[in-house]
Amino acid sequence: MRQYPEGIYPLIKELFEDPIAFNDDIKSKLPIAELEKFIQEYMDLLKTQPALVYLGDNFKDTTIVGDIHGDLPTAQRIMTLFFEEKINSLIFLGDYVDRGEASLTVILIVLSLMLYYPERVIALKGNHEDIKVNKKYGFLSELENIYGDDAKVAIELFDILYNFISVAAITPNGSICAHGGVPRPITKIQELEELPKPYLGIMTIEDEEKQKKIFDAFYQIQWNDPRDDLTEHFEPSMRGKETYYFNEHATREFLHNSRMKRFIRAHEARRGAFESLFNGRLLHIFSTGPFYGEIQCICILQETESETIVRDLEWNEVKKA
Ligand SMILES: [Mn+2]
Repeated sequence: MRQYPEGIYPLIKELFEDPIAFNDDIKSKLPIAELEKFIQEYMDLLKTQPALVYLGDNFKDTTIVGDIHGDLPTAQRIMTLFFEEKINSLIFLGDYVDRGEASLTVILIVLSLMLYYPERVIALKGNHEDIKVNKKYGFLSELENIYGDDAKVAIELFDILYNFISVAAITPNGSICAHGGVPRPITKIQELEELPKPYLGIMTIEDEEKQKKIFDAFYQIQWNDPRDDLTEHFEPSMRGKETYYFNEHATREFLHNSRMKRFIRAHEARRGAFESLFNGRLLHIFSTGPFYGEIQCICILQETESETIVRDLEWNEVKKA
C-alpha cells in the first residue's frame, strides 16, 4: 500500500491509484464543482512559486520529463516510478495537454503530484498551457466533450491557472530547465525574476520597452528552438512572430552570463526522445511519441551530482547523456 499525505482528497487518491479508471469515468467522477475546487488548490500553491524557481536539495537527484501531451499511460508510468521511489524528485517541462486523448487527466496528475509533494515535484509551463493553443490542438474540445454547457467555466479556470505556472527552474547541479529555449531579449536567466505573476500583469508594466522585453522573454523561453546551422546567434523561427532559433554561441553566452552549466528543454517532437546538442550544453528530452530520433522509446532524464542518464519508463538506463 502506498502512503499518501494526510488529508488528501479521496478523489485525488483515486486518481493516483488508478488513473485509467478515473479517466474512463471522468464525466461522472469530476463534475465542474470538483474541478473548480482542485484548480483553486493548485492556484493557492502556484501563487507561492515565483516565475523562476530555484530548486532545493531534493533536486540534487532529479528526473526531468519532456512533453507528455495527454499521454496517460506515460504519465501513469512516471507517477509509479515516483511512488516506487526510483524517482527522487520530478521536473516536468510542460505541454501536458493537447494532441493526446487524456489531457485533463494528465494535467491533473502532474498538478496533483506537485500539490501533495511540493518539495519534490515542480511543473513548468509549456507553450500548450495556453487556451489559444488548446483551441487548435484538442484540449478545448476534450473539455467541451466532458463538460458540455459547463465547458466555458472549465476553460476559464484553466485560462487563469496557466497564468500562475512557473516558466523556468534551476537545479542545484546548475541546469536551467524550461520548455523551449534561450530567449533573445534577456542576457541571463536571473532576469526572469522580474516576471510578475499572474503573467497578465506584464501588460500593466508602464515602461513600454521593458514590458515588451519581459513579455518576449516569457514567450520565447516557451517557444524557441535550438539550431546548429545558424550564422547569427538568433534567427526568426518558423513557429511564428516573435519566436526564434538560437545557436550554440547564444547558448554559451546565456549560460556563461547566468553562471549555469547547461540548458535542459523539450518542445520538439522532430528531435525524438533525446538529443545532446552544443557539446552537451543543451539537452533535449521529449517524453511521448511520435519519434523521429535515434532512440525509439519514451524517455526521461535523470540528473544527479555526478552523472546524467537517459532512462526508459521501466527505469532502465538507455544511455549516458
Ligand atoms: Mn511545446
